[in-house]
Amino acid sequence: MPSTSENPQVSHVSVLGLGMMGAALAAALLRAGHSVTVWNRTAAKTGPLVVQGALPAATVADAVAASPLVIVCLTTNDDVREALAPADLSGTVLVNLTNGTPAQARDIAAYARKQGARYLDGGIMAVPQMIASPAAYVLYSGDEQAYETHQPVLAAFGGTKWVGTDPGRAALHDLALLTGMYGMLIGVTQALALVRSAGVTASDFAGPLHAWVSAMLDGVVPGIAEAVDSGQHLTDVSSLAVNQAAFPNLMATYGEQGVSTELFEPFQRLLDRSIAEGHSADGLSRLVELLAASGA
Ligand code: FVH
Repeated sequence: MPSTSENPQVSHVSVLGLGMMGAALAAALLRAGHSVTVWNRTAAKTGPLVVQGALPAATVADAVAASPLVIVCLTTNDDVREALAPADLSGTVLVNLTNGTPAQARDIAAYARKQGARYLDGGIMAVPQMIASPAAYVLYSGDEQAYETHQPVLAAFGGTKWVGTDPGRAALHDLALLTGMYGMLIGVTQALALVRSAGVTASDFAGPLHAWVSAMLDGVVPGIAEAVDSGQHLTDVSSLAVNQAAFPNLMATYGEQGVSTELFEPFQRLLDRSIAEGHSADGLSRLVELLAASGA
């Protein structure tokens, strides 16, 4: 842990942005015993953190000047660029935990380097209430030396996972994990809408739904990953032909029950395309190839 001359165990850290997530990050740093300077566009939000021991900064420039390690967590990366514009970043390690794209992360990394700062981009895999719990972790990429130096301080948020020196890599992993989450939520919301249309309460169906989705994730994800990496898509589990034949039953039932089909129409189209392109005997892993080829 980088130390101060007064106390070898304490690091000076500034946190820019005290929304739900930034406030949780600042509170975790305070609980870990660090000296924390806080700034927020709406200054009133510094109050609860100051009560917990944080030092308020009147401007971003003051907050950046107060600490060698600066953590920023705003709504978007455009907000980050705008907020940082008046600050002198030279000599700073900037850790950006704002959600954004890999390209945005690379742009901000280049800007920070030009200003004489070291840059780490991060993807927070937690909601604010999970920060500092064993379930929370943050993905980091960018300046490896900065990561090695400050990892003990960043560990105040939960686990730390290094994913590489490309500053955009953490955002890519973050967005891929969020993709899995949103895909799961698409299924959960559609399933609940369907049972609700037949008078079954969401609470009554939540147990079986959770058990089924969990079992499928446990069984399916490793198998798909192995097939994708080996390029061997032939299956003895569930062929694309079988899935394509069954999928219209889902669509028809949504229609009969008055539930929108809008979330599932694209998947039906992808299954149809997989058959049209001759992949009937392959498993669902083939769809990864079809999607990747479409985006190329
Ligand atoms: N909350 C969550 O569960 C997720 C978990 C994973 C990571 N995300 C990302 O974290 C970023 C911040 O999210 P948040 O939940 O803290 O968001 P808010 O509570 O809405 O706070 C937003 C803060 O950003 C400040 N802000 C917005 N625009 C500007 C600007 N142009 N200049 C300066 N500050 C700005 C805002 O300030 P104010 O409105 O209080 O004045 C808040 O401090 C986000 O990327 C999530 O995707 C959270």
